[in-house]
Amino acid sequence: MSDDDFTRLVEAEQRVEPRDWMPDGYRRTLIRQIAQHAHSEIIGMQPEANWISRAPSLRRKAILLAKVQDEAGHGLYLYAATETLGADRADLTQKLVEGRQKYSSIFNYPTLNFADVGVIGWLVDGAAICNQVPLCRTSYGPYARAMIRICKEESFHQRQGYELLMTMMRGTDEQRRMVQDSVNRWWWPSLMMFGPSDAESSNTAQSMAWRIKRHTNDELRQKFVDMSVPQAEALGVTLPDPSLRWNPERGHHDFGEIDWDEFWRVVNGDGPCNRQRVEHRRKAHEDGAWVREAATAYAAKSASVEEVA
Ligand code: FAQ
Repeated sequence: MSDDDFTRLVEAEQRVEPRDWMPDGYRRTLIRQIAQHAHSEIIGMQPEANWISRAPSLRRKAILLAKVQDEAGHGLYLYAATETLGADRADLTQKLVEGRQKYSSIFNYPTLNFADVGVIGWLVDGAAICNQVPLCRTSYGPYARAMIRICKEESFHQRQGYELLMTMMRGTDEQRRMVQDSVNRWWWPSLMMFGPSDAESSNTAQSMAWRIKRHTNDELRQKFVDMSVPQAEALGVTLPDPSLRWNPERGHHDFGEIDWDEFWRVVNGDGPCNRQRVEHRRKAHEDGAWVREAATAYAAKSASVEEVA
């Protein structure tokens, strides 16, 4: 099969499965994107996990524990999807801890108060859903199927975040101030999750042609802004952008310019928590070495017992 035949196949909305022929670039792009996505889910456990031991009630602690555990599960489905493309999970983890593979910029910001747990659910999971629902129709079968399960859980996460914020907004003035402070800190980094502008996005054109991506970064960012404005109003918070207003001619909200210098600084390893996040991941991986060794030894032993029987 030629590259052109392959392009025609995906244009006809045919799913690509692991044993099908695919161009090397398609395989490489998928491994990059899915690995980055998997790393994001795993590193993304850290900011919220910071609050598990200090959750204000048993109910909030149980919810937060379950959510953080879900993110681990998402990371595992996604690493499994990269393995269907021939990638090696241990190698991907090594690349992550050596800073040779990226993860989402959003997880390099600190969680300073408990309202951050709610705002991550509302805005970060909200942005993740906006970006990921179209990936349920991505051309690579194992990735698309992983995304269906992930999106179901992410929408539940978003609702729990919004419910937490609603509860806080019905509380004291201090609680309302905490929510507003948190929204002020997370709004712009959430918009950055969608990646560089279309003009600066090196991968979008090819990924759209291969039906890996179904929408451009700017299209999804706009969708997220339009979706979030009424939600902010219902909550009673202000989004920290003086240029944000409805544009009746476009049928969308106009919004201010993202600080792209900050975006690239954070993506390239120099955000507020980059070093801390990667170091924590590296240490957790090293501390878990004995579990991997024990599991491998157990699997080998079980296989030899089966052989004898
Ligand atoms: N941060 O050419 P493009 C979550 C990189 S999961 C860091 O536009 P592409 C769940 C990009 O990889 C959040 N790097 O790239 C959760 C590329 O790298 P290269 C993660 C970024 O791939 C919630 C370069 O810049 N979601 O939140 C970022 O076509 C709560 C040029 O960019 C996914 O990964 C960024 N923000 O589009 C967990 C979804 N943006 O080639 C815990 C799947 C771009 O130089 C708690 N991924 N880069 O190595 C995607 O949809 C796409 O990969 C994009 C980027 C849209 C992120």
